[in-house]
Amino acid sequence: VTARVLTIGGVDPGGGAGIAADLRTLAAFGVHGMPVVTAVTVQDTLAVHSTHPIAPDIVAAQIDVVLADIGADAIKTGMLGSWANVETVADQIRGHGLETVVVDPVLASGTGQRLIDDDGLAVLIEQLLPLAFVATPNAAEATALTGVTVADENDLRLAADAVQALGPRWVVVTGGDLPGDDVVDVLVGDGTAVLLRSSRLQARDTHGTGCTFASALAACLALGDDVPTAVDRAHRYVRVAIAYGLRLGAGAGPVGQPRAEDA
Ligand code: PXL
Repeated sequence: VTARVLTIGGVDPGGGAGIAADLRTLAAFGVHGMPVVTAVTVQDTLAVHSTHPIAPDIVAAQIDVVLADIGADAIKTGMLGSWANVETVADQIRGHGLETVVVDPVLASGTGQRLIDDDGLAVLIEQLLPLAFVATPNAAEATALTGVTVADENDLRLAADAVQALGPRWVVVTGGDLPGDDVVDVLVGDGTAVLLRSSRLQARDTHGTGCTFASALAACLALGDDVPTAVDRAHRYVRVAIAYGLRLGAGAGPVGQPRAEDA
């Protein structure tokens, strides 16, 4: 049987981030991706020019019909576009009793534009994070969620613990945006903390790294991996995707998703 992942997020018409990156990543793992669209962005490799949320009832209806007909082995959430969509997605997760839920708490684009407002951030914290099986904030997102500032590896651990206190079963804080010769991610959950470390690649074309990481993780969970195994595979997968970055556009081009067996 084919593993299935429902990915709930926004569209980047340049194909770098959001649902396009998710679908390429899921396909690379041999997983069937099902895109539920929450927002359309007007975006190129340089900037997000505007964002346009889809109405909450249409988001809910997409989830309802696909789950009723096809079902899903895992769910991933990314950019949700409005506080009402965050609330709708939380309601849907609860209503359908979904458990293998990867929440990527997308707050801003790599180019710095905010992708959710303060009301959306509040609903994300109050309603969506407590439903997460795994949450995947980067360092800046972990800081926005918890107030814990992150400058080094030790802070990554503190921030991960603080996010976990908001309700997710597992939290991985990705440290790719921190300075240093190594990239370090920290996974906490199950009473343990694991550091994932790899040498930093110097790269320009890194658009979609966060979406690719969370999607690779969701794919591995849908395929039956436990969380530490899935996070380790996702960490290594993103590194190869960065190495395969596509030199496109005047800004940061998309990462290139390799076949999972080549990563
Ligand atoms: O990188 C987070 C992200 C998620 N989803 C969409 C995006 C971005 C960043 O640009 O455009 C649709």
